[in-house]
Amino acid sequence: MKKLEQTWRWYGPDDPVSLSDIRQAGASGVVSALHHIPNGAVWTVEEIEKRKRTIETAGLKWSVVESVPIHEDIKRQSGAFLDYIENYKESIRNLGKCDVRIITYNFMPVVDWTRTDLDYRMPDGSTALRFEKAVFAAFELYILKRPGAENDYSEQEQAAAKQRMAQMNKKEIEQATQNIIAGLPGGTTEGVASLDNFQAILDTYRNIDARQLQAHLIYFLQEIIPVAEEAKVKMAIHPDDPPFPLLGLPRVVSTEQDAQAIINAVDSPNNGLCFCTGSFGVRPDNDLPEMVRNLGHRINFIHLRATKRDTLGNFHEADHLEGDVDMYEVMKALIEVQQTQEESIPMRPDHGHKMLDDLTKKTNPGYSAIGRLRGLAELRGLELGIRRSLQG
Ligand code: DNO
Repeated sequence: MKKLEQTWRWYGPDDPVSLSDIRQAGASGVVSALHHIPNGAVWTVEEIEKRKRTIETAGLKWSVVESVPIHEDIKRQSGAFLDYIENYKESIRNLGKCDVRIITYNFMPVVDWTRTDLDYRMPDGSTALRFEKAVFAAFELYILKRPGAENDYSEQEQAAAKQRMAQMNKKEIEQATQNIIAGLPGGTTEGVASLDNFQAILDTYRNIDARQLQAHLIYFLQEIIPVAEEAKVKMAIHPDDPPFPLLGLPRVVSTEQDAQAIINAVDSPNNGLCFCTGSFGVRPDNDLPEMVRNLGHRINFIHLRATKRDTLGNFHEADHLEGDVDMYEVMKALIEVQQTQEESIPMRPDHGHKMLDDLTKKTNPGYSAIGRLRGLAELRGLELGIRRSLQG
């Protein structure tokens, strides 16, 4: 039975987790990006080759790019968006020339993945990433003071936000603000310096609703997928994280229906998904095993992690086999999808708790070594167990 390919995200030479650590964790593939290249610029063959050599010298393979970011002009169809699309095509061609064949990207306006708390204490002493609705609402209503924000929250939610705001000290307010506007490491958020600036960027989406944004995404796909086909590169769109609207911005990759619309718009194996269980899993109406069965033929890359939600709209990142994601059923469905595919689908353990020695080290939020090591080990065991039992 064919196996999934086990990969691990590496932010590049500045990542406190080394390539040697990654090998020892048992991954064979690396997920990496050229974070030093400005958003919108072409990734040259030279720069790609350089990163590739570094990875290969460590005995690993550069399996997936995460991410080649999409310039805001492309999402808005403003300014120089046609030039940025041409640049994107060139980056795809160059990656293909260097034999790097999967590109992850997202189409979330302004902010990439968003959390309010990067150090949420778990009962076992480890820490997790968390999205606390009242804190996010407090940010929008009382810190950013976004015009119209009150329309997005019920009276009860506004009261909870007010109460939460009163509880937070200056440092906590600053921290939550930074977490939201500056962008998390590895994300595609263009960090902004001030709240005024942030509001000005949000305003550029004032006339773009979800339908419009989806049309911009489809236009982009119509342009780039033929190039990806020719370059033999597979695209993998990452879902919205979290999978519901934030900051009055439109969202178009939150549900199975959204994903179907994307893959149907340009029907090609090169137009696929990054199936992120932690992102999709925040919504109770997303039936993940069912989604794998229905979308499986277009799953080009997999992120595995489990989120745990509550009734107030908060969620945190649970251990990989716990939380609301039925990892057994998801894994089983993925293994079945894998059997229909020629090549191994890469998967990586997504995020992990900060735990053990990492608690005292400087780490990238969600991307410390030991928590992900635990995640990969658990997922690898689960996969082996399911594969063997399906075989037997
Ligand atoms: C966070 C990541 C995202 C992801 C991008 C893909 O941990 O899953 O930053 O890389 O959204 O473009």
